[in-house]
Amino acid sequence: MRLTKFVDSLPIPPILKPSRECCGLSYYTVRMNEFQQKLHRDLPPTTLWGYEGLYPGPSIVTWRDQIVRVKWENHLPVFRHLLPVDTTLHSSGPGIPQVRTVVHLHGGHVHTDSDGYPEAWFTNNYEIVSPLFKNRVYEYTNHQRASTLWYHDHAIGITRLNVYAGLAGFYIIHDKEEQCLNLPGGKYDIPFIIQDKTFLEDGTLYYPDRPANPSPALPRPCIVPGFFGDTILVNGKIWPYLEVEPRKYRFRFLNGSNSRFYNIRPEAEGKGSPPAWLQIGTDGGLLEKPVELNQLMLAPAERADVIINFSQFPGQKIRLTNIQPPVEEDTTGQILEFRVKDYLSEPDTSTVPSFLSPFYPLSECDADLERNMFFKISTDSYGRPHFLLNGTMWSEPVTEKPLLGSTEIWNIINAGAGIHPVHIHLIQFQILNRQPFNAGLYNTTGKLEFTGPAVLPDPNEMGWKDTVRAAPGFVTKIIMRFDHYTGRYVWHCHILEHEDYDMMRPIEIMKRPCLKSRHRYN
Ligand SMILES: [Cu+2]
Repeated sequence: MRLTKFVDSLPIPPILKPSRECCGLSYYTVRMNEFQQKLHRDLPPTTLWGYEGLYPGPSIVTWRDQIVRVKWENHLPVFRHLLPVDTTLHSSGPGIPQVRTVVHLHGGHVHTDSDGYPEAWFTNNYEIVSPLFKNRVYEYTNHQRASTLWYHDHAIGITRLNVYAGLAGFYIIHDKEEQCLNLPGGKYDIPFIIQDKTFLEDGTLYYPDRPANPSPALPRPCIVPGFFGDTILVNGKIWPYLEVEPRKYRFRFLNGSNSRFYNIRPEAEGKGSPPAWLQIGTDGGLLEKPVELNQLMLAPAERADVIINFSQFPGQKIRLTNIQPPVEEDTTGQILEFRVKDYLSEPDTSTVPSFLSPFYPLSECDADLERNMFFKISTDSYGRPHFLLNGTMWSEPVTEKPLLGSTEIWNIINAGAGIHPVHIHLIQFQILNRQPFNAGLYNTTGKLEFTGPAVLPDPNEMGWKDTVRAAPGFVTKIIMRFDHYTGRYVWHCHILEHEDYDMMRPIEIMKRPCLKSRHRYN
């Protein structure tokens, strides 16, 4: 359906107040529930799921090293999911409750029991908890750099549905280093969660219960290999506008979509040149230096902290547009409209220093272990595409067991046709390079033959990342260190329709053998 663009102002998710604060510890209770919310002036209210009655959820804003404890409560309908559940997927069959939730803090460096393991789900009022459920209260120690993280649902087999229904919100960490830079802050620091959805005329949220042109053999509901909505929302409003002053702003972009990638750029009204924009941060915090952007590519779950300076554009309109296929110029090609006022409410004293934060690259020589990780496209018994990591299903035993304190290189081999955004829990990594290889030869013989030199990551990827685009025909080489926590975590494709259908694997960080036992003499 066609909705008029830029008629609603951009909402900014409210900052959640802790229910208790004491001695550097903040305690929150966050309830998941079903509610109705107006997403556009001309659309009847939409039934959604969210945190604290809001889509997107309220932002949790905290400081480095401040301890945050959150009791995540499920008050969602007990028996009926808002969207079609495919019960043929892993861990979704008979006896498994349709409505189950578990919250993951994406980008958080957290204890295994607070990471939101997909099989640590719980239902309304904890009536049913999975065998791997551990605790009602999650602890986030925030021993990490200032960064734009997000919390979202991660329940096994239905993450795509729970996130699409609205279960996502920002989690922002500040620190002194960032504060000393005098970047645009306060009301000039605004997060954008960009998502695509489809609606029926009556405002109902639509999600397909089968792929287009389904074969009669398919189950119903049946997972789709990817989802692309026809409507773009920012912070829960369809094609909103934002009034800005002619000054610098910091925008924290998050692609919170299920499958859609965005290639974003600002466009000035008429034929004028758009404002300059600089990227200052990645998934894991500040870059070493600002990077001038022409356009900004964001895969699902990637974040970019960006400065846009409107000082030369008083009285003008600037559009944020998207050119990443599949796209229609007039709908999914449009994201948001800035309306620049012609006056300042106060002088702009913010700065964007040419040096932001030191970045110490990890070297290949630091690695204790190098692993080849590959994507495999298989077909399931219904004839559906089935994307696998290392040819293994989710339910198979753990094969990757990094040692605590070790540094690993992962070569992510993509011999398929599409880009997959790979996310690893617990750690932030660095991208070393991407190198083209002969995918045909690899698919037939398993032999890895490079066809060109390794290419360095883009300048705006030369920081800490937790999600990386693994392009087809390339080996994407990343390096990471496993510190502080042992136990079970996951890595997966962040296209949620892939993640939900086996493109996810456990990893287990192992303790090193005890020094005493290593040196024991008989
Ligand atoms: Cu994927």
